[in-house]
Amino acid sequence: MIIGTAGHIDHGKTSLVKALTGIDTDRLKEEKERGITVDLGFAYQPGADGSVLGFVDVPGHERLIRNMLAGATGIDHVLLVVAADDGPMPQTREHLAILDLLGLARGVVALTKADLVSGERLAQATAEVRALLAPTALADADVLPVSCVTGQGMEALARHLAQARAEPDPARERGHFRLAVDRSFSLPGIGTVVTGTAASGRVAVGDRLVVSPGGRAVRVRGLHAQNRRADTGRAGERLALNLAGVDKGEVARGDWIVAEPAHAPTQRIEGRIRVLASEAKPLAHWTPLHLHLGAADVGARIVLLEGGAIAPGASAWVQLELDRPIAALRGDRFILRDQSALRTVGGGSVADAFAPPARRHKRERLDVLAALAQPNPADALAALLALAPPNGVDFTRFVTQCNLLQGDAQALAQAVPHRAIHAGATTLAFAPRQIDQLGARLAEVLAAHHRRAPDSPGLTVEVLHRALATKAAARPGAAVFALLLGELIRAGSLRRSGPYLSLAGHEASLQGADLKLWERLQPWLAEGGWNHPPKLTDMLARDRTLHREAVTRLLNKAARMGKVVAVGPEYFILASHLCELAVQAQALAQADEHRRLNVKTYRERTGISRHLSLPLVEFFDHIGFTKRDPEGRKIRRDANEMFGHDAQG
Ligand SMILES: Nc1nc2c(ncn2[C@@H]2O[C@H](COP(=O)(O)OP(=O)(O)OP(=O)(O)O)[C@@H](O)[C@H]2O)c(=O)[nH]1
Ligand SMILES: [Mg+2]
Repeated sequence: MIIGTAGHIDHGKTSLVKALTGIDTDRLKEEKERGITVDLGFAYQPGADGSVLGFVDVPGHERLIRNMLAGATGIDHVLLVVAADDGPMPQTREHLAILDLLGLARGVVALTKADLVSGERLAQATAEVRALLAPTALADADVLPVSCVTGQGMEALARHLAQARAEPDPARERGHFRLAVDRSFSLPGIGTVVTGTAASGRVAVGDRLVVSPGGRAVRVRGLHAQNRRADTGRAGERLALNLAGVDKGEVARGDWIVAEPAHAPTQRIEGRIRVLASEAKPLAHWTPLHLHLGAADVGARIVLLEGGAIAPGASAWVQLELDRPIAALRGDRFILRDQSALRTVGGGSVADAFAPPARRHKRERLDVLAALAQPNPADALAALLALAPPNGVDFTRFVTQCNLLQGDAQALAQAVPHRAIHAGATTLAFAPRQIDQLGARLAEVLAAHHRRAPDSPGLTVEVLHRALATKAAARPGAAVFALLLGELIRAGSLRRSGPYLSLAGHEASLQGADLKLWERLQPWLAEGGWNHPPKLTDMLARDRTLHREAVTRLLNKAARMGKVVAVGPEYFILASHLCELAVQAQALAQADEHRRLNVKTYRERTGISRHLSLPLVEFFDHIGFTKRDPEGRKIRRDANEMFGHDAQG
């Protein structure tokens, strides 16, 4: 367990840690000279039961809050130090506000320098402290008078801390390993060492980890847990990791050392923040701030997602646009300070670590954040799915930001009903009802179309996509729509032929006069075989009663149904014949020493006419079957794959 001090400058934090542990954590020359703490100090106290209590001592100086914050994020138990003579002072309030924003609810107040004051003053100071704690999560904390000079109260304080140590928090050990680095140095003969408190998971000697957000791969050569050599470390412990693969200059306070799956840098986070009641003015949109998360500190702009400026004491959903990427996951607490780093403005916790570019005042976004803010991942996922976002829920991202181990992610997928659609390395999750509704809606659109135009082969993806909704926001994006169509096709409710989608039962059929004309033309199209398709002009010459316009219109309709393919203005080639022409072209190219299709060879070997060969190869180029280059034509896609599906007379 890690105990962290807090409190105003000179109130006796370092003295108290020394009295408790025997260790003077002020080791820097500057600290000795000035008599103040400048940077974080660390001390360890072995207990009777073999466990080790860790102490993080922070500076109280108002200009050193940045260092205090780097230490405060990893602690479990607060040791708030208030000098009995002074009572609460500005950094007593600021530190307390920070601890409260970080969600720390366990702690004790040491009323130091009790030897300097009367009993009356002691009672008064106790009352002042009680009043200060009342509105915070530490409202019920014990207030114990102590003195480092006389030893008064020290035993009671030590007892309190010993009891606190008996309350471990196993929940944090779940999840991938994450450690917020607060120091990085190099030891002769050992190499780079980083220290910090493990926020989640476990680590063992030999583990391969990542420095986040930078992304460098490292290996754990050795480790200390709570100041003792160990083979493993776990959440809640202060660890020193000896890392191979990185120089001390390449990893610094603010970095995280994480297991690979938890490495997901982000530059845009969303969450609910509370503005401190002590602020003089409401917090306005686009205010520049400093964000402190883990041991990191980064410039940020605030984007208000609801309402106007946030009044002192009030809470609201916001997006934070960061100056550079950081490592942050859902549930991480953060503190916001003003641009010149003089005041703590507020803070909150991350609801979405991977927020989309902000659009202000979007009701949908607030619903998503409210869902994500549910602490239990299963509840959060179910709530997200219930919102039926048109593009689904990015399950992969969700698992990352909830920091779920693979087994836990699988259990989650089992526990929450959804349909998974795979898009490359990403899995999108949809509520089953949502996909059913989409399928029903598309079936409706197609059924209406088939009724209206029984000779049409169906609707193209684009037309179908457009038909879905009048509001673009209410329908999936083009890429996701294509995946959803694939799902519906696999499920058998829709069918694809060429570029057209139709209802599974639908057969496009020509009607009336169209059918008559087709029955006249079809034998002519077929009679010469695949290598002798007739020219339009030749067909018209065979029957002077045929009108060029009517025949062209019918053949174009047949082309839309996939029966023929228009190749230049003079040729309508049966789909099966075209497939054979393409197969022959591919075979010739494969046999060619340059692997190219040569038009002259193509003509000679297949017997097709000069008149056909040119528009045909141009058609092949146009649709991307071939590509022309100085050596001839290269085959870019498989002939059967490209033309085979449409093979129907
Ligand atoms: N009389 C008396 N003096 C104390 C007591 N505790 C600390 N002091 C004195 O108060 C001064 C400040 O003590 P520190 O422990 O350095 O205070 P701090 O809170 O660590 O100060 P910063 O780290 O700079 O914020 C020192 O001169 C201590 O000797 C106490 O219980 N009684
Ligand atoms: Mg100190």
